[in-house]
Amino acid sequence: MKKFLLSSYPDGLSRRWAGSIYEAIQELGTWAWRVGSCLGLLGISVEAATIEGRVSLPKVRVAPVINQRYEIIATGGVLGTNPPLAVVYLEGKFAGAATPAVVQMIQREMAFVPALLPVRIGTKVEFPNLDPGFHNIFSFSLAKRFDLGRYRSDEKPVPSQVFDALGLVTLRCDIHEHMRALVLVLDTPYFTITDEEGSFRLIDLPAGAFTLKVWLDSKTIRERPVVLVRDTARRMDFP
Ligand SMILES: [Cu+2]
Repeated sequence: MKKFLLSSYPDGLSRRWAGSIYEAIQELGTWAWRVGSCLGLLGISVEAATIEGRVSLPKVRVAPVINQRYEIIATGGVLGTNPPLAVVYLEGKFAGAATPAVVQMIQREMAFVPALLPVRIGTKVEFPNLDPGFHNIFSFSLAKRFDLGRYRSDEKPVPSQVFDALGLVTLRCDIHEHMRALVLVLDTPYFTITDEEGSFRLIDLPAGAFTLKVWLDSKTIRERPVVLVRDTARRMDFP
């Protein structure tokens, strides 16, 4: 949650923001990002903690498929994305945990989109089929075993699963052997996927002592301890 004390700002600024609280918060966020260190001195509460950084990703393993943003590939039994991406997440004890949202992983042009889906434990994932023919999603993974059977785009309600155990779930299609996806079930509401350069930004984080983890592939998780202080942004790189 973003918070601010309007009265704490210099006169000119508070007058400018008086018309629209929403715009003020937006503007404040941008401004705070640039001069975050000054805010502590002014005693202004702007936003919860932020971590941004960069993960050094492995090199692209094979030429990317043109009509997909990325896909899941297996290299020597290790599953990861191609081009490589990482999931960055904060682990620890979080008070007042919100109910997980319903999210979707679609099937389009014979591929899962997104191919890598991090979710919080307890999240319901729907699997709509947007292709003209049948798909048949299944998983043999310990964290979630299921078989949705064959269905087309008109299937109602949209077939879904609740991911209620931690770990990595590999999804396949019984009809199209090349189709593969990963659901990474995490014990945290704070996670994101890097871009292809490895850059990430986690926002609205609580204050406290936590572990920042980076999932690189099915065999590689890196981690660093972190103490977050309210209203501060910090940088954490994984070179
Ligand atoms: Cu299929």
